Amino acid sequence: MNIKGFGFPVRWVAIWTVTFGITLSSSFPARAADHIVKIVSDYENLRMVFEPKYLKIEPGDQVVWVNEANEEHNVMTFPDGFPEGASAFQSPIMTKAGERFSHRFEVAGTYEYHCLPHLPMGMHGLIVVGQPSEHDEFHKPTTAEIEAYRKLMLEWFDEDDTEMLEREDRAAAPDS
Ligand SMILES: [Cu+2]
Repeated sequence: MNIKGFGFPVRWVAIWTVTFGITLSSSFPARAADHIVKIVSDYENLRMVFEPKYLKIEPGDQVVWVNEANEEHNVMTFPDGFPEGASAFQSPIMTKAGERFSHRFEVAGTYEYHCLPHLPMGMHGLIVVGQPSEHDEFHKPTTAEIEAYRKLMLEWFDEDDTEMLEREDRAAAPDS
């Protein structure tokens, strides 16, 4: 019997089994799903929005944010905007259409997130993983976390002041 011909398929199945096995065990529960949130720059209506703004998912699911335009956006939690036992998350500033950021949610509860460049425009989103948090189940930020957060805000708005004011002027200017 010539088993030479089986060499490749057998090896391939072995690799497939190992890869698939790892995928299953690392994404418990096995039904874990990906959810897309579009980062929309709606210039026509002068809105910057996450779509959908509210998302209900299950523990273990992953959310992928996709920047839809060549516009500066990010995704970040405030220090007290996520459940006890979960971690804060923050994307880099995205600038190009097609850029994406993903986060897997393991801890159940309510997560509020925001776009730093568009805080003044109320660019926020909400994700509930499993059951919403009770009031006292939210993370209590440490002094260090609050300091780091303030620093981030100041850095962004200081360096971006001029550009932001110009944007507001543009937004306020009547155009027909
Ligand atoms: Cu934004």
